[in-house]
Amino acid sequence: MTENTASTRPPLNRVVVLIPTYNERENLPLIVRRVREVTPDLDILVLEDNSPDGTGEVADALAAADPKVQVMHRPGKQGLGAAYLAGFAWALEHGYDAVVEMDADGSHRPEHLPAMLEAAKDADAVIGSRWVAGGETVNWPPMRQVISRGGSLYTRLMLGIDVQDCTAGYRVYRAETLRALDLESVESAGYCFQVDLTRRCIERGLKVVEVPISFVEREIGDSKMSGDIVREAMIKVGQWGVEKRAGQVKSLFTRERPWHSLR
Ligand SMILES: Nc1nc2c(ncn2[C@@H]2O[C@H](COP(=O)(O)OP(=O)(O)OP(=O)(O)O)[C@@H](O)[C@H]2O)c(=O)[nH]1
Ligand SMILES: [Mg+2]
Repeated sequence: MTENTASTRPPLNRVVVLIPTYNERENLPLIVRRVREVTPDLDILVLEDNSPDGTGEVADALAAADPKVQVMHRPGKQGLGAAYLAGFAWALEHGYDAVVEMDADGSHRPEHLPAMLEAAKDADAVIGSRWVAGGETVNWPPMRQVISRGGSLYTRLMLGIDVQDCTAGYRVYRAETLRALDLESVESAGYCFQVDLTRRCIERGLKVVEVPISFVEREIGDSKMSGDIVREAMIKVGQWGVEKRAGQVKSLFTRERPWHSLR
């Protein structure tokens, strides 16, 4: 019997790559050029948080030279999550079929975009994953690997979700996925923004597909990773885990679910 595997999801005709920036003056032109080369049909929106190093002016110059590049200037550093939420709202208002989340520092190689967009034809969300077969990190210090792998394991155990790279920031979301995620209630700022959206997808029964990527350590500029970001993620994921387990236990006693459904 031949299974009908044709996707029922709408085609991805209009896609915008969202690139958040804070002090990425040197990196931004490099990443914009690579995205334009690899995927000339995609638009780019730079989410710029008034970087003191002048990234805003660099972004304006790129936008002036290329109609497919635009810039959203925001008043100051409000975290990656807030920047992406503003970008999602903009993309939905402007009728895009999907958004791509991509760091400006070169860690998310544009060369993986075609495979991720291909996977998105039959998925609600796609994660560029370091921790599935074929995925890897290049030049990443052992400590970052420990934090990332440990964070993903902690998240999988706490939330019971079957995604290997929950904190990954290289993603594709369909517009209808964003609309389904109740984004008004997202408060997370740092890594846990990515975890939060992952768990929201899974809770809603959406199809999340991981595509292996080669994640390259930034060569230029400074990391914005901080102890606060890691702490925020650990505390929030812990809270979500406790809430989820409490809800599961409650549903057992109210006979909403059978015992064997616990995961
Ligand atoms: N708009 C905006 N962008 C941010 C903010 N914080 C970080 N970014 C951008 O988000 C992306 C990811 O930040 P990174 O500093 O690379 O974080 P990371 O990838 O965890 O850390 P490293 O790669 O080790 O430096 C980069 O493009 C940053 O410029 C912010 O508050 N606002
Ligand atoms: Mg980075």
